[in-house]
Amino acid sequence: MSAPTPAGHHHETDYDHRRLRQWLAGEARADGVTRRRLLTLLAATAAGTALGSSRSARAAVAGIVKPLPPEWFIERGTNAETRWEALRGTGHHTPNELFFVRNHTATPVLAADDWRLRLWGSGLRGSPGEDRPVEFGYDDLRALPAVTRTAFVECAGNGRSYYTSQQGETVTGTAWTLGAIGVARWRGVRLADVLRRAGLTRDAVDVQPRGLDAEYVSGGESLGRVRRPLPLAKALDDVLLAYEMNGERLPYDHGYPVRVLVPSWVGIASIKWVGDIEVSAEPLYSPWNTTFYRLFGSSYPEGGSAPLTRQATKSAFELADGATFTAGHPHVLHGRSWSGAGAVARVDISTDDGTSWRRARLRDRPRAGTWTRWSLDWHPEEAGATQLLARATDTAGRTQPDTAVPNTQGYLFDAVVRHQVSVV
Ligand SMILES: Nc1nc2c(c(=O)[nH]1)N[C@H]1C(S)=C(S)[C@@H](COP(=O)(O)O)O[C@H]1N2
Ligand SMILES: [Mo]
Repeated sequence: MSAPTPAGHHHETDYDHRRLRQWLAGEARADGVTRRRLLTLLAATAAGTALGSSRSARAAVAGIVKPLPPEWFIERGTNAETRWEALRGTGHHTPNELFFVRNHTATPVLAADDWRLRLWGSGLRGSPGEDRPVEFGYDDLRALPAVTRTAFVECAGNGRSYYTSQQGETVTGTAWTLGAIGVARWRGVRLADVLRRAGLTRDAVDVQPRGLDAEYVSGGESLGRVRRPLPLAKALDDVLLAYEMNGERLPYDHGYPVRVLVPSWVGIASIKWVGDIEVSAEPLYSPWNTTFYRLFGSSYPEGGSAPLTRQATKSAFELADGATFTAGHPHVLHGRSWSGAGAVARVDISTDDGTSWRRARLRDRPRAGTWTRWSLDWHPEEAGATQLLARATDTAGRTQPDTAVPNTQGYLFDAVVRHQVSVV
């Protein structure tokens, strides 16, 4: 794969860490700058440094620390989408450097030494208030039994732009194509272990992790820091507090020092830079399970659907939009399919706009919570434009439809995507 080497910027960020620690310890003057503002500034500094030393990266997305070379990423506001053609040859797990970033505001560059996880709320024994939390430091978490799990993180809005380009619907939100997904090997501790140690009561029903990134301002109003409740049943099942990604320390943009990882669910559940978790005996609400991340529109109840949980079924080719193929030559098409409802064990491919279909050869043992890679031989005979289609079926029996039921915020696009290519 011809792509630039990610720039090394560790010493600069170490320096920023020292400054941050000094400031927090009162050794440096704050000059009227709030801690939150400082974290934002530090993130911006780190981004500037990293990009300055990267060969081919150009403009930065403000607030993303890692380099975003245009061969790998499409920049979308505060976010960066992975290009599918950059995943060709990368193996089952998405390299950290290529993993998409979805930030409501900006990556805060935090230090593990200063970091504490605070658990509080009416679902904990003795009902600790927010001012008297049960606390865990980074080393406390690392001392607990570690587990490793392969799982995707995918934005609920992944594929949103196809509501418009394929179905003519107007939807709000980031116009992702299919690159708002990545798969990693996450290592960390079970949230269940931490909750039990914190003293979970029998009446606890919801847990709400909250990020340490800046408050999210929408329409001039602050919605507070990014947070979304999870039902206790999911929290105790397979949720991790992850501190490693693909064998490396969690990168800043993906939640360093610790993020929540909620397998198979919409990406918003996997709170990055987690600082506290409210454990409640009452159901919890935040803008991220009421106003956002529910389905609204004529096919849904007046007040919207239930809060989104599992991801839809999707497929993508490891190809650029408009890729070209030579006629009269053999080609191998590669792609990946995934679902939040189970493993993908069958993928059908059409190379003629959906007229005829052939079954793809699976390249992974199908597993829930991650994608299945696949391939298909293709020998195009005639020159001209055509569309490649991939249709996945998961082990829950869901097959990608031709049309997705629209919702105003464009979540969970599950229809077969028509990938334009040309044969020359
Ligand atoms: N604290 C915090 N957590 C967050 C977000 C955020 O902006 N702040 N974005 C969420 C959304 S919408 C998605 S899709 C995933 C993206 O994870 P990634 O940036 O590691 O790919 O993180 C989620 N967790
Ligand atoms: Mo998202």
